[in-house]
Amino acid sequence: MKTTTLLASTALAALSLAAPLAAKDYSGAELYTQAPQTYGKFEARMKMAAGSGIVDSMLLYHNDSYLGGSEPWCEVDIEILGKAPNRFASQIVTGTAENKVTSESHHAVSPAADQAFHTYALEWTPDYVAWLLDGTVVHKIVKGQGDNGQVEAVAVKPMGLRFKLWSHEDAGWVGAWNDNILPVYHFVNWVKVYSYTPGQGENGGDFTLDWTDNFDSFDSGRWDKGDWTEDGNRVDITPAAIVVTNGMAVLGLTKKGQEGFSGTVPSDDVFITSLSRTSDGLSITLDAPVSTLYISTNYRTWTPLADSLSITGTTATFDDSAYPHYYLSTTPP
Ligand SMILES: [Ca+2]
Repeated sequence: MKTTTLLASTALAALSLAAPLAAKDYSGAELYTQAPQTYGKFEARMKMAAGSGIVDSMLLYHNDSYLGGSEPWCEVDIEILGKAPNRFASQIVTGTAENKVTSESHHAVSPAADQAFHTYALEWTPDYVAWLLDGTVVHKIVKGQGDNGQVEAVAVKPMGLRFKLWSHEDAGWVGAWNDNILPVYHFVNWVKVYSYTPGQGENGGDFTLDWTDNFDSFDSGRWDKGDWTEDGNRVDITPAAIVVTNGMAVLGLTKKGQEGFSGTVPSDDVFITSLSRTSDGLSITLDAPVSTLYISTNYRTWTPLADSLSITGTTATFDDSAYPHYYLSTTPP
């Protein structure tokens, strides 16, 4: 979120009573957890929305950041700026509402974020914040290593997990607006949230899974749907813009009055269509591009393949000589 000014301060509330806000022409969506936490890992399998003028994001956010004054701003972002869906922006935002400190940088997403499902994750610890794409760390900001004090500053408040689809009025940041691209949708297949448990996680890792939501139904004990309006945002954030259907949470950005989703959710299944043995190892053909494959020797713990795998489009070669037996998956269970 580049600018989030909620109409909740006394002064603005009075102003809005004196001159009621005209409803905006568009509806957008914000899905957020009710219970903030301090540190952890936040993982989601998503096909994002894109298009010039659109911002689609997964973020951690301190709920009172917008209040300003002495209230700290705490936020960690994964943002698809719709004019460039072949990359995502990573960012920590600290400071206050009136005086934000930012750290935007950009990372390739292939296939583009609106063309395929990817697994996005944030790791938040006292020592670093990391951004992961399909199981690989693509960016890490480490405390005391040129982080501008942000790793410490962002941890002064617990944060909740949010997904937000909206449109910013700053064309220089997100691209020019043209509502011919509507409707657009952001699909979330599943979310996993872990607590930070240094050295106590699975295989000695630092995170322990607390919960998974597969969106087989809407869990109103866990999630809330945003219902507000903001300066600089072309849409009203509207509960009706979020639908849970066919195993996915669907966030929509639509013209006003066209909220909801009645289409067919995209498939998140990528199938291996053929295998053959070559001198380089196993040659694999897929029915859609993926950015990695996952391997397991026990069907419970899955690890992204890195050095032993090369993928070009829908063809992959896996040097499996180190594995007597194994399972492969495009999307681990
Ligand atoms: Ca699901």
